Amino acid sequence: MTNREDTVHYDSPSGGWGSLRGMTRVFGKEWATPLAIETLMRQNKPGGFMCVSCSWAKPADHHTFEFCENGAKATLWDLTTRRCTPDFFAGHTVTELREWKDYDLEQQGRLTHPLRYDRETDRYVPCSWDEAFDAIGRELRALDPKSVIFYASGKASLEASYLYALFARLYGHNNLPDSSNMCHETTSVALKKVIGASVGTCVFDDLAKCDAMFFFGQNTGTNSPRFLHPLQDAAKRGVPIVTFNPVREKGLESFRNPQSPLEMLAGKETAISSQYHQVRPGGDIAVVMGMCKHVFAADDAAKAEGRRVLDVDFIQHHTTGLDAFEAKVRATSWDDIERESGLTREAIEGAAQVYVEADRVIAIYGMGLTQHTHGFENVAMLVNLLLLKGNIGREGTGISPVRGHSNVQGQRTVGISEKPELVPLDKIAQQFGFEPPRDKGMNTVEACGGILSGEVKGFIGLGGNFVRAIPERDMMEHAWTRMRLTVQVATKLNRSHLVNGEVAYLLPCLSRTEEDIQASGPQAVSMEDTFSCIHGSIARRRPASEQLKSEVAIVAGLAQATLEPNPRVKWADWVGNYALIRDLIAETYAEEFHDFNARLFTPGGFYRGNSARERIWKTAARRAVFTAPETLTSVGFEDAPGRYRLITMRSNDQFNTTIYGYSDRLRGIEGTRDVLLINPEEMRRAELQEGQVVSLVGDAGDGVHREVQGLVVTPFDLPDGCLGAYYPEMNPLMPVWHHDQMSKTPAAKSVPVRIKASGEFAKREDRLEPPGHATRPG
Ligand SMILES: Nc1nc2c(c(=O)[nH]1)N[C@H]1C(S)=C(S)[C@@H](COP(=O)(O)OP(=O)(O)OC[C@H]3O[C@@H](n4cnc5c(=O)[nH]c(N)nc54)[C@H](O)[C@@H]3O)O[C@H]1N2
Ligand SMILES: Nc1nc2c(c(=O)[nH]1)N[C@H]1C(S)=C(S)[C@@H](COP(=O)(O)OP(=O)(O)OC[C@H]3O[C@@H](n4cnc5c(=O)[nH]c(N)nc54)[C@H](O)[C@@H]3O)O[C@H]1N2
Ligand SMILES: [Mo]
Repeated sequence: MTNREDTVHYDSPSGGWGSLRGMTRVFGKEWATPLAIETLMRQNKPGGFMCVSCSWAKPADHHTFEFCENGAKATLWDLTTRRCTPDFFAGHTVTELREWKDYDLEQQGRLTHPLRYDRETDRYVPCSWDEAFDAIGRELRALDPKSVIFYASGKASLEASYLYALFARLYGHNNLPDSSNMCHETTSVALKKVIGASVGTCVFDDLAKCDAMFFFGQNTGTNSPRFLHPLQDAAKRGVPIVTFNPVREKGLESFRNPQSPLEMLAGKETAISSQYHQVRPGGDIAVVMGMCKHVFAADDAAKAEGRRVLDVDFIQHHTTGLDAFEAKVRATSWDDIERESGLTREAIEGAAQVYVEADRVIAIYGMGLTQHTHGFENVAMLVNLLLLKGNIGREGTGISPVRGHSNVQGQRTVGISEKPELVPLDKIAQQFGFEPPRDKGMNTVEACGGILSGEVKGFIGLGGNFVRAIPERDMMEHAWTRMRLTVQVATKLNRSHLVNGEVAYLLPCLSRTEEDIQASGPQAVSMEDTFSCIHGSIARRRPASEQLKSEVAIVAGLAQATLEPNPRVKWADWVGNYALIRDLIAETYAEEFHDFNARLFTPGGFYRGNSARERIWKTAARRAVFTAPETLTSVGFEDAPGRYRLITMRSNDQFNTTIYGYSDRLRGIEGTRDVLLINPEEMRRAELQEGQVVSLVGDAGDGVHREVQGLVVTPFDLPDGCLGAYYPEMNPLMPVWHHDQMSKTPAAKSVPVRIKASGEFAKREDRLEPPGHATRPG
């Protein structure tokens, strides 16, 4: 085991003064302007706007400041006074900008004008909205709809998303991949199959009613910091929180509430996890297998005393497949479990005993389970564990994936899906009087395949940074420029805008923090949080530029310029009044969205319901399904000498491909992202020294050379045989075919790599100074 003193780490709790310093570091001392504070005060509250960062719950009884360090960073990032104007583009060719870092691109501030790529000068030049819509419409009409992709990053509102999906189907395809395809698609596919509902079964209040929590591969302190409050409450109630994660993430160890003056001044902090197990990446199937083994053993012992540990009644009436699963568990040896999990039998039994003793259990997970080649089995195993004691469909229990983007779950709910069977196409056909395409569309990985093969000729991105987020970046960037048409709707400049097709447009949009005025007045939009609650969002800030359009208006503008008129499809009316779009949503999805406009501002959101929570199982067997896994490891490749499992990680100073700065405070990594994290024992074995500069080389065995250079060896507390480095910088190392077998979610948490050492050492001066006042909010 690693001795912590030999590694880079952070000694203080998460939250605390550090989180306030984190803000000052990114935005300068002046970040707390009255306007910025006024905006932040309205964040995540009824009548205010919903955070543009993650999809954590917006509870009805909110705090004074219902935002966290990272939610505030995301908001202030949008409120920057910097502008990326046509002058900027006049001064830089696209080829030149391709050499810039992601951080420097977004630092140019908000995009202000619609832009057209001009091939002659290799520059973006301003154009009018009409000109852009007309040209794009003309191009789309000339292309085969099946050769065009409509991508969505999970931010756009329910209103914009519904129209976007409708546009795709009227145009003639289901090619609607979204960021969820790289994220919780594993969840959507696995939960649908085993419990018949594609999203988590918990609601916010369950957190206060459970008596044990199990955490797998989700980094709360960085990615959903407001979750730390209910976690802190649970820990204070004495609820055991058992965590499995290869990395000792600060937020899951301890927390000091930055909103509590007492805790801040007294330096008090709460320990979060009662047990912390540093599982090997990919070792979770084995962990849960071991836990289930212990549960069966405890049940055997209880039987002898005339009791049961299993919820026999629940299993009998609500599940199928127990026998095969139990046989598999009993036949699996502890030796195999210990080897694959990297944990001792004693440790796993200790965790399982908490499960045995608890009446109400919630299992929480994130990318640590979903981004593996056998991610499906990871999720199915966790469900198996819960089913053994009836921990789904009772208060204070459930399976709880923590979703990413602020409306990623909602986009799926209102029709952004490449899977036609998940969308009420008959209803849509009847509502709008057309025959929607019924064939399966392309998801993210398939879209990448289509771009590589040349089959895909057009790409529209409703937000996001596709080229940066996907696997196989080097090959993809090359193939990208062969497309005929690329259109990006965005708030800030990013890499995806700089690898453009033959005809390319960059369309700037409002952020959700900005006022959206249309014909009928100021408009609200809505989104769905991780607990399936729908919230209205209304913003008051003046837009960054008068030229900006809302995403709703841009989608409608593109659709109008592309499609034949249809008397039932009233783009202009809908843009004039978003309440009309909500009426359409309520008509298509009556069960979930009835009285949508009336319920829009329900405090805490309105719950759209979940069948599995009611113990109604919409699976093929009409029961919840126990799954006997075929494998004990989720990585999908063999161990070999010199081959490592690379975890691609998010820092505390980024939101996906948006890099706020170079301080991963909660892990003690400052001033650079070009690091290779490795434990001291592995360093010794590989004859590496701290500060040495190395490359990572792909080791996927498919003959393709993949390499990322210039990483500085940094000792870090990790299990043996694995490495850590940052996403998105590491994406060139990920083969496009390295994904979850069932859902095709790229397997970003175990990428097979080797280390190529150089004789060079990094100099301290190479570290970047904290950017400080770079992007002061106005
Ligand atoms: N500030 C901020 N907030 C965000 C984001 C952001 O980038 N920045 N991104 C948003 C988005 S889109 C998403 S999807 C979520 C992502 O939020 P998370 O689901 O937390 O995703 P990651 O940070 O990628 O990884 C989660 C954890 O998995 C652990 N892990 C890696 N491999 C394994 C494994 O094999 N087993 C186990 N048990 N654990 C493992 C890692 O150490 C890490 O702590 O956050 C959202 N919120
Ligand atoms: N190796 C590796 N790869 C990964 C992951 C990983 O853990 N490891 N995680 C995956 C996950 S979970 C996800 S979700 C994807 C993320 O993939 P994406 O969602 O495609 O990427 P983002 O970085 O969130 O997109 C950022 C850009 O969105 C634009 N933007 C911001 N706000 C708005 C807005 O309100 N409207 C519009 N139209 N545009 C806006 C800005 O221009 C900004 O540059 O990456 C995936 N890729
Ligand atoms: Mo995500």
